[in-house]
Amino acid sequence: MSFLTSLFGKNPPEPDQAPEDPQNPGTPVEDPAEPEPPIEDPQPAAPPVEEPAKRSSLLDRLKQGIQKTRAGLVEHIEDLVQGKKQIDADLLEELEYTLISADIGIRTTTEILERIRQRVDRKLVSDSTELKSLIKQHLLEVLQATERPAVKPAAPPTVEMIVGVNGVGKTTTIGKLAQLYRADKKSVLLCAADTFRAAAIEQLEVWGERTGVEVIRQKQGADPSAVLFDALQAAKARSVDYVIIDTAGRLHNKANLMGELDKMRRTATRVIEDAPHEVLLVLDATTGQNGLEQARKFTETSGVTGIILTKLDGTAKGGVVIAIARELNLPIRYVGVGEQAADLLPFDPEKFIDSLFD
Ligand SMILES: Nc1nc2c(ncn2[C@@H]2O[C@H](COP(=O)(O)OP(=O)(O)OP(=O)(O)O)[C@@H](O)[C@H]2O)c(=O)[nH]1
Ligand SMILES: [Mg+2]
Repeated sequence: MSFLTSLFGKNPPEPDQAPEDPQNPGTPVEDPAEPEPPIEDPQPAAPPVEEPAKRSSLLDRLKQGIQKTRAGLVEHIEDLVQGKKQIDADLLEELEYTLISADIGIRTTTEILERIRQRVDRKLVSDSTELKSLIKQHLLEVLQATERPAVKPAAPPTVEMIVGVNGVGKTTTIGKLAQLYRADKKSVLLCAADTFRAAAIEQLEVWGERTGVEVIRQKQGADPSAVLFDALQAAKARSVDYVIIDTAGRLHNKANLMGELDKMRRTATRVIEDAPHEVLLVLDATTGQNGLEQARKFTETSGVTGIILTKLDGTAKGGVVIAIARELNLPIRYVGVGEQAADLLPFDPEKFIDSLFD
């Protein structure tokens, strides 16, 4: 996928206010088979405005974005092993502490330590360079084990639903995704199915304008499934390549709200048999291990097919990417490394681990 530089130097829209918990969306849920009046035929999306590449390369962006994690994890490991002649119990203990502090997760940390001990015993590893590459190799294997090819629809559009708790970066990520797809010369339609939070629709529309992509909307309080129905019909009629659906932030333990997501998925299937093709769960990397419990609930109930990890730029605990992939057995699809349109990177285990270690 080609990497487009930032279209505009502007900042992305501020979330207008602190996110609310949409526990009781006021409007009664209607059958989406009876959609609201048909929406007007949208204009074809404007071509993306390409500016001279001022921003750094994809790899540089990644390196910059995970700088804090690199400092917290890899530089720490380097400090630990530097000048050490032998790998002893003290060193292993400190190593364990470092791995756990970077939020890699107990399971993976234990495995790594076990692997090192065995190799030390069998004299297969003796110095710090080998130790570092052993850790690197293990982390890469964990990420590679969850890799899966992107889902291909029987016919366009590819329908992607974006879900997650409040404020994790769903809407911003949708703007960034639209930008990526447009840069790849794909046509995109956004669906404003967060009809709950005040100004959520307008926030998505700002991203629509910014990326030259149409937004299908109804009024605030409308049934999200009805907006979804409209969007998919429009997308199908126009053979759009991608439909990206914004959903309201919701708590994973609110059964009625999780039920709403289920209804949206069923609605999608009614319009396009194999849709939604992806249900992408957005997780905020700064919440570290705490995000895992919500993620588990979402994956159990909402058919999540992949993870987008946002705000990696703001944490030294980016090792959580390993714990998430491992515990949920789901591929990480993208990582967010900033607030700008170009700050979403397709996730590649090898590039990620290389950027962290080299
Ligand atoms: N630093 C950084 N900030 C991000 C990133 N992704 C999103 N944000 C910021 O996170 C905040 C919340 O983003 P939104 O996109 O509104 O989050 P949301 O999940 O749609 O929120 P609700 O719709 O209220 O549930 C905004 O200030 C974004 O700019 C990222 O990768 N890095
Ligand atoms: Mg939102």
